[in-house]
This record gives sequence, C-alpha cells and structure tokens, in this order.
Amino acid sequence: MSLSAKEKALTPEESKNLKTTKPPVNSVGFGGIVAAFKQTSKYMNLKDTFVLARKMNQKGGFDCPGCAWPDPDDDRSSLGEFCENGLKAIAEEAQNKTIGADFFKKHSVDALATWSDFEIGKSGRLAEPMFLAEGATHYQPISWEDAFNKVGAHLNALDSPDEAVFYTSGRTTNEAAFLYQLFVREFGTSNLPDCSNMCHEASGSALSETLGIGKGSVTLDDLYKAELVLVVGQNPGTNHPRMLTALEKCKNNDGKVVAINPLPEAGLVRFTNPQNPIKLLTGGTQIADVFVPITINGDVAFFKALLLKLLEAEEEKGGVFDREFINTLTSGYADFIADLKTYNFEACLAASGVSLDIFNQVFDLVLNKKKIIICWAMGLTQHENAVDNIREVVNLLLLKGSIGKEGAGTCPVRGHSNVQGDRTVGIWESAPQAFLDKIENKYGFKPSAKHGYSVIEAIKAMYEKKAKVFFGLGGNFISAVPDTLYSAKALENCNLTVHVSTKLNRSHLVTGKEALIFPCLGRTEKDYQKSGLQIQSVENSMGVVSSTKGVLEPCSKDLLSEVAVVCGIANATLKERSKINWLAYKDDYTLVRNDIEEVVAGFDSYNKRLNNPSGFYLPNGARVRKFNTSTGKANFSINKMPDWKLKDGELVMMTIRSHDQFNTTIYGLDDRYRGVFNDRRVVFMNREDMQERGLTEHQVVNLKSEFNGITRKVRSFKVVGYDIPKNCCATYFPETNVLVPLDSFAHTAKTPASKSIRVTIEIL
Ligand SMILES: Nc1nc2c(c(=O)[nH]1)N[C@H]1C(S)=C(S)[C@@H](COP(=O)(O)OP(=O)(O)OC[C@H]3O[C@@H](n4cnc5c(=O)[nH]c(N)nc54)[C@H](O)[C@@H]3O)O[C@H]1N2
Ligand SMILES: Nc1nc2c(c(=O)[nH]1)N[C@H]1C(S)=C(S)[C@@H](COP(=O)(O)OP(=O)(O)OC[C@H]3O[C@@H](n4cnc5c(=O)[nH]c(N)nc54)[C@H](O)[C@@H]3O)O[C@H]1N2
Ligand SMILES: [Mo]
Repeated sequence: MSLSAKEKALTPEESKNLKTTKPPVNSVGFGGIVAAFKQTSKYMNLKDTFVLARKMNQKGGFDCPGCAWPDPDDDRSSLGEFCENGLKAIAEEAQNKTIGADFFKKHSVDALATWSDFEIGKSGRLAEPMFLAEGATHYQPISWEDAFNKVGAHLNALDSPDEAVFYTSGRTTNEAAFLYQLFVREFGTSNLPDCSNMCHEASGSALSETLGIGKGSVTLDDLYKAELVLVVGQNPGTNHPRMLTALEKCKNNDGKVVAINPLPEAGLVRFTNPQNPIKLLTGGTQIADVFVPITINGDVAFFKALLLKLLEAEEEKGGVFDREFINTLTSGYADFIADLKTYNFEACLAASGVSLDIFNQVFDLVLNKKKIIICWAMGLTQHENAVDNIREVVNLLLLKGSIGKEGAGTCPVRGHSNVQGDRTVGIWESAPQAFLDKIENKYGFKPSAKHGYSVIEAIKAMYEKKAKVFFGLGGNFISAVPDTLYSAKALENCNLTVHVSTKLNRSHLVTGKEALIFPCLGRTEKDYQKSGLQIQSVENSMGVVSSTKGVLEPCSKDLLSEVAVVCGIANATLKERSKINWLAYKDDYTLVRNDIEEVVAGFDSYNKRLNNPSGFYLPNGARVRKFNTSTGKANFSINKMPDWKLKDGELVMMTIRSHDQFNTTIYGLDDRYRGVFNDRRVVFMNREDMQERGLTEHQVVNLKSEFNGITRKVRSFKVVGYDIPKNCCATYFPETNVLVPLDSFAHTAKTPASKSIRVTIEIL
C-alpha cells in the first residue's frame, strides 16, 4: 500500500532514542511534585503557576480541567487540591506562548501536518479566529462576525439539518453545553456525538438498564467507608491521581483494595501522598492488598468465577447473599442464577488467566465483606462486550446488597472534567423523549425525536457524504476516534470543518474543503461579559455540581468564551426563525442556569446553590435504592462469556495512556511509571511471547490488525518486554488508533473496542 503525504503524517515512522528501565512500583511522592513543577516552569511564568496551584479545585476557585475526580465536600488540602497531571493540564492550557496570523502565514497546513502531536501541542495557545479557504494552503485570519456567518451560510445551505454533525468534548461547561444542544435541536437535528461515546457510554447503557441511572452511585465519603474496593480496568496513578488519596483514606479505615488489571500499574501498588510530608519520607502506603493480573477482556470470566463460588458458599451455608435486598428490591434473580449454573468454575478461571491462589484471596474478601465498591474506567468500557463487563459487576453488587447504602455501590470513574455534566444537560444523540418534551414546552419548537449519530455513525455518515458539516466544541476528533485513515477521509469529505479550541491539534490539519478555527477561553481564564465576570459550572464523577471561575487574564484579547461562540453561531444561523434571544445569554450566564433549572431535573435554585462553595449533589436514585428501571427494581442480567479464539500468532492489544499525556495532548515522551523514556512508539509484550517470535528488546516491528477481511497497519514500533499476561500486548493511544477497526465496538453502547484489538507482529 503506498501512502499519500497526509496519510504518512497520520502514521509517522519517526524513531526516537528509546530508553527503558525497570518500572517503579511507587507513585507520586517527590518525583511527582518535581515533574509537575518542571513542566509548569517550562511553559508558564512562576507567578501564574503559583496563582493557579493555589486556586485549583479550591472552593471558589476553578475546576481542574484534568479529570473528573471529585473534590472533598469539606476539608480541602491547604497544600493545594491538585496532582502532578492536573498541573500538567493547566501548564498546557495556561501557556504564555500564543499563535495567530503570523504563525499560520509561516506554516502551511501540510507542513504542520508533518509535526508530531507533541510538537503541535507545544506551538502555543490559539489567539485569533482563522479560516482555511477552499484550495488554500494556509489558514488566514477572519473576523468573528464573518466566521459566524460562514458557519450559518454552510448550515443553511444543507438539504437537511441532519447533514450536520455537532461533536462535544467533555471540558465544555454545563452552560455552554446546554446552549449548544439547544441550538443544535432548534436547528433541527439530534446529531450530537460526544467523547462519552468513546469513553463511558457502556457504563451509562449498562447502569441505566440495571440500576435506572447511567451514573455511579457512590460519594467520596462512601469510598472512605467501604470495607472493600475493587479497582477494575483503571490506572488511577496516572489518570485520576487524587483517587489514590481517597483509597489511602479507605485503607486507613481498615478497608481493603483489590486491583484487577493486566498491568501492575504504579500507584495501584504503592502510593506516596504528595500532600502528606510524613508519608513522603516513609515511602507511602501500599494500596492494593491483592493485585490480579487478568488477561485482557478476562473480566466477565473472572467475575463469573467469583459469582459461581459465592453461589456455592450461599447454597452450602447461607448468609453470603443479601436475601432481603434481593427479594424486595431486585428483579431477574432466578433466571440469572439458572444461567450462572450453566458455567463451569475451572473454565471461567482459566479464561480469566488468573491463578487459583490469587482468585482465592479476592474471593475471601468478597465473601466476607458487606460494603463493597467497584470502581472502573476504560479497561472495562472499551471492548465489544463492554456492556456485559459492567452488568456483571452490577450482578455481584446486587447479590451482596452492596448498592444504595453507606460504603457500597458503583463507581465508574469519569474521564473529562465535565463529561458527566454535559450529558446531564442534554449532550446526547439519543436523549429521552421526556427531555425533548421539556425543551418543546419551554421554547415552543419541536426537537427532532429521531436519534442522531453517535461518533461511529457520524464518521460513516461523513465518509458516505451524508453529513457535510462537522462542528467540534472542544476535543481533537481525528486523533481520538478509531480507524484514523478512514476517519480522516470522512472529515476531508466535508464541505466545512470547524473547531472551537484552546490549542492547535491534528483536527485543525485534517480539514474539509473549508475550515475554521475558533480560539476560546480555557478554564483557567477570567470570562468577562456585559454583566461582569462570569462563573460557570461543572458536574464531577459523583454527581456534585459546583462553580468554576478562571483566575488568569485571557492569553489573547481575541478569544471568546464557548458560551459566546455558541450564541454567535446560533444567532448567525437561525436569525429571525429562532424562538430564542440567543445574544442575551452570552451577556449574563445566570440566564442560562435559570433555563437549565426549568428543563433539567435536580437543578432547583441553581444560581443560588452554586454559591455554596462545595456545590450541590444532583438526585441519584440508585444511591437511595430507588431504581428507575423498566421493572422498577434493580435488574440482574445475563451475560455471555466472550469467545476469544486467537488465530495463530495473534495477540490482543489494548491502547492505553502514558503518564505524560492527556488523551490526544502529548505533554512529553516519557512514561515514568512504566519505565519508558524518550519514545511513544513502543509495544509492551510478554517476554515469552517475544521469545516465541525471536524478538529482542527494542527491536523494531510493524503491527497489523485484521478485521472483517481488512488489514490495518502501523510501522516502526519498538518491542518492550513487560509484566503483561501472555497473548496480550499494549500500545499508546492515539498512535495506534489507525489499527482500531471502525466496526469493532460495544454492543448497545457503540463504544469503540480500543482495548481489544487483534494484532499480529510483523518482523522486518
Ligand atoms: N493524566 C491524565 N488523566 C486523565 C486522562 C489522560 O489522558 N491523562 N484521560 C481522562 C479520560 S478522558 C479518561 S476516560 C480517563 C481514563 O482513565 P483509565 O481508564 O485509567 O485510562 P487508560 O490508560 O485507558 O487505562 C485503562 C487501564 O485499564 C487496563 N485495562 C485494559 N484492558 C483491560 C481489561 O480488559 N481488563 C482490565 N481489568 N483492565 C484492563 C489498562 O492496563 C489500564 O491500566 O482518565 C482521565 N484522566
Ligand atoms: N485508541 C483509543 N482511543 C481513544 C481512547 C483510548 O483509550 N484508546 N480514549 C477515548 C476517550 S476515553 C476519550 S474521552 C476521547 C477523547 O477525545 P477528545 O475529548 O476529542 O480529545 P482530547 O484529547 O481530550 O481533546 C483535546 C483538545 O481539546 C481542546 N481543548 C482543551 N481544553 C479546552 C477547552 O476548555 N475548551 C475547548 N473548546 N477546547 C479545549 C484542545 O484544543 C485540545 O487539543 O478519546 C477516545 N479515544
Ligand atoms: Mo474519556
């Protein structure tokens, strides 16, 4: 296959000076603090760093744009509620370098496309709106007004509103997200794919069906009080570092922690709280009491093995299941047990890849503990059977009555800082009819009841030219989505691609015939509007809504807030035909919150309650044992074991995050916690698998994935021997998204299966 210049740019073959060392077991500690401040001092001035670190996640400060981990309701650390990766996130956003007309005059789109993601990210903050004309080689400046009118003209020229796609990434605040979906619905479509489609969609599907709410049930306080926490398919040391503080508190209260993960991730094993000077000196806390080195996608098998042994113990001596809970508050128990009995314990355990000894240690804990929390992230949600993974987790909690009581329940740990809030306020391609009815009542137009495109469907529609305008509110679509080369063609088929962004990214360089870049304010920046300095609001992973207020002056005077961008586009597109006074909202965001209060349940006295420095909890049925499901009860479910027959030479590959990235933003080329330095094009392999193939450390190979007769390939990856189960391997996202087949996704949720890709190693 010969590649075009653009395709080559999307599948680079650069080779760096890879260095590997033995991975550390401990996380954070002094090393973490030093790494964080090194990063901020490289790109920000010292005063800004200090102002930001003091205000981050503090009451009345700004919400860290990193992850969605909650802040403590009461005490906040006086040393600062932040983590190494949170500091890196703000260093990325609050850079003192900006790029505008001069930069884009100097560098053509094709030239920029050859830069690595790391280099693109380091270019600086976007400082003024830019336009790429049809056939042009360079972006040129454009006024905001002309840019809005261009979007309006393109949208109004479509044969149907369904020919436009409106993507959202999860940093968008409640205010901007609510207005955005309102505009999209008044324009006439439900095409609202979002990053959640690639992230926790499977959690939402499974939890809605079984427990009646697509969110987790626990609070931070529950985590402190749990007797047992299972952390499944999640790497908190890197992706949710402050969660380790909560786990440490749980352990101090005699709680036990089990980590289920193909990789012995640092931090899960041992963690040194940077906020605790004594622990810094004494080497930290051991987090996981038991580490379960599960095979990739072995989770249903492992949970079935646990369920079978629990059933056996219950039948032998009783007292294992919470009978009262099961009898009064659940549905489907008998069918579930009948199905479970068709499985064989030894076969399940073998399929999970876990030894009997380790299994027994976990089983003893599950058997004897009554307050159990199960936390999970992408290790469970990005598989074809992702929904089954999560439903099986729920089955275990239901048997133990471990839901809706103190110290027990479900804890899907969200990624983006407001991905959960965006969904709450209506970013949903398949929103419930009741929500659409409320919009109709309030605004007097009838939203389309037809389900819109999720991410995968949107890509296909653009590829097939059924969708012609792509609009992205945040995010980096081309690097985040599966099947990079196919998806690039999809975007290039559009008449117009538009991105509202803080930083330059690859999506600005893989464009439709015309393209626009709208530079916007970030979380850290002050947002001045007619009525004064604005606050906005976000919802964390545990359903707490709180305010966020920027603290730095904007990096350029030509930035608009996301709210102002949405209002501008809505006004330019809908004009007199709109029933809404769009421009009023941008002058005063309290008006947006008044509307949210009327349309979305749980936001009573929204403006007033935002004054509470800790924010407020949204209602959560599962938390109080009110299950809003089809049966009115918590539903047991029946889940099949996945059927993994690997062909000769095939491995299962997961695509994961390094310690030096936020999704598609590459902070640096090291992955300190896995002992990898200077290079990201690595493939972690089991040493026996290497031996069988005659591979040596750092040998350069190509990776191939075959799916439904189509071969996908990436070049020049270096082999790194690692403690990973046999027949499994791991690479970094987004470098290997090229290999993720568009048609391999979770049933029901359509989450791309980016943690279970069949690959073969091509030796050069
Ligand atoms: N610093 C930083 N923070 C982030 C992000 C970031 O990129 N950088 N991203 C944010 C976002 S959007 C998200 S969604 C979260 C992601 O947070 P995580 O889900 O922790 O991120 P991943 O790197 O995808 O890691 C998945 C983990 O699951 C394991 N795993 C993979 N497959 C399986 C499996 O089949 N079974 C089991 N049991 N485990 C498996 C992997 O070994 C890895 O430890 O983090 C958020 N926070
Ligand atoms: N293979 C593979 N693919 C994956 C995953 C995986 O594990 N493996 N994970 C998936 C997951 S969990 C997710 S959530 C998606 C992430 O998908 P996205 O959310 O689309 O990607 P991000 O990398 O988070 O987006 C980064 C860009 O957002 C912009 N940005 C940052 N802050 C702001 C802001 O405040 N406002 C605006 N308007 N823009 C801002 C910047 O320009 C930056 O370049 O990727 C998914 N893709
Ligand atoms: Mo995510």
